[in-house]
Amino acid sequence: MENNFKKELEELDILGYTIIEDVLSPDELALVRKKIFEVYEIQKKETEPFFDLDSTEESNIARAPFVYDKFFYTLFNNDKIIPIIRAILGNYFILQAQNGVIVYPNLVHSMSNWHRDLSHMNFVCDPMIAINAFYCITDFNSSTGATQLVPHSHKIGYQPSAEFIEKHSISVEAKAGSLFLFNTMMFHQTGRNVSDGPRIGLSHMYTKYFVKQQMDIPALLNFEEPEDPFLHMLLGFGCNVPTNVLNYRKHRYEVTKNRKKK
Ligand SMILES: O=C(O)CCC(=O)C(=O)O
Repeated sequence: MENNFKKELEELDILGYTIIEDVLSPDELALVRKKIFEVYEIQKKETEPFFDLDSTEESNIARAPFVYDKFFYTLFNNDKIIPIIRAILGNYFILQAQNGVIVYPNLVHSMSNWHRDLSHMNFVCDPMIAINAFYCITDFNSSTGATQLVPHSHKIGYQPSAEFIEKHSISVEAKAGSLFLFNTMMFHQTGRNVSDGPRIGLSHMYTKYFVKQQMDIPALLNFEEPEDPFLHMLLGFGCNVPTNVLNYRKHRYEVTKNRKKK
């Protein structure tokens, strides 16, 4: 097949988003849902000695769940996602972040304000340097609070006016199990949930290797390097800033050795 993702890539390029349906099965969805809540509960306990997580802007976000439960590796390193990420970002890209987003009915989520995910970066990226892959773990619709976005806003280096957003923003509806991909530079926000249950998403940002990770993933993993070279790259082990001259030279040595092999 010459190009597997022609439609998706065109939509991403022009509209700034696309949806791939039926990526996760009902069984997988049930498991992800349960595990996002479990991780969030652990994180609430972690912060308890300092503050009540639920009373902060970090409320109802399960950050870096893969660090707490290896199951989440299967979501970011997934055969159904990686080929399209590669088609967008090329061969050298990293996981910048993985976050579970829980949106309770009638509660304003901290992500309910217009933003780009490379926060405060008002510039245009062409080619794309970052892409969001957001699994819909529950249905995203007008009642549960689908993600709202401003199509084409990844193409402008400033925030559109409130009037423009009011007129042109849309809600992206998708069934549970879908993967919603969008250009990280597009303005978006969490919609308002007026249903009777939580709306849940699992977001990933993949970036070219030079973008800083949301958290230092190799450090989160105690610098335990995976043997699998792809996972090694994806988790950002190959692109952290060398801490001294010797480490820099070891890195250069590896790069030039590998280049000579080719
Ligand atoms: O919850 C949503 O619909 C959007 C989440 C979001 O804004 C983000 O992950 O940056």
